[in-house]
Amino acid sequence: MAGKDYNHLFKLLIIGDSNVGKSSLLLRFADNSFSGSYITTIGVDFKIRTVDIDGERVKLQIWDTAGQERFRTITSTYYRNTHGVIIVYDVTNPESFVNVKRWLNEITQNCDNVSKILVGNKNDDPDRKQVDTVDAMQFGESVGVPVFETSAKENMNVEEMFMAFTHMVLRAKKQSQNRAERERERERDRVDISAHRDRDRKRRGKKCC
Ligand SMILES: Nc1nc2c(ncn2[C@@H]2O[C@H](COP(=O)(O)OP(=O)(O)OP(=O)(O)O)[C@@H](O)[C@H]2O)c(=O)[nH]1
Ligand SMILES: [Mg+2]
Repeated sequence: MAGKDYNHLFKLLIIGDSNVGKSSLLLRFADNSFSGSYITTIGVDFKIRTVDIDGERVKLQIWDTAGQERFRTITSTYYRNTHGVIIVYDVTNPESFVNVKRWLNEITQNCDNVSKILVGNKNDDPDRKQVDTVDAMQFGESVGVPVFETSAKENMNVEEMFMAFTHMVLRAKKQSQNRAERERERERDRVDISAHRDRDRKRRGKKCC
């Protein structure tokens, strides 16, 4: 069997209202293509792309979920073992931006610790834009989630968004590994100190009796 061809494997999930361009973002990032016709996603779908980050191979397994309400119960099971969630809204559709709060709640209900990014897609026609960049940024700051504006259609900021998010997920993994290592070191120190104390006590005990 062939060896592992990557250093890290991350599962990412794309969520958000129907028709905001989740599948189009994934198609653009994974296959560099775009289709103007709308085929709603049924259930879930996924694509793989491997990228290089600081000399390390990072394999991304990206799950694209259906935004339509009737698939909600199916998609909630796909949060399991997810490292990062991409929440997409449509900058030409304010309702999809308002609904971001609901999507964030759904993440909280399904994941303990996961990286998040907010993406305002269809940012390619200033005349149709209805969600202000400043409002989106302020909201992102208030919930501690970075915001990117993209256009899957015009291939604007899509690569940058996915790469920035992969960096975030990788950083989160390394931070949690470091925390675990520090915790193990502290535990070893505790064991060492108590063993030392026990030896001392025994030695002192022998002298007394
Ligand atoms: N102008 C513009 N249209 C886009 C963009 N991205 C997607 N679209 C169009 O928006 C429609 C919906 O795109 P999808 O990617 O299928 O949307 P979705 O979020 O996957 O929808 P569901 O699968 O139903 O949840 C399609 O007609 C796309 O061509 C974009 O960046 N700009
Ligand atoms: Mg879709």
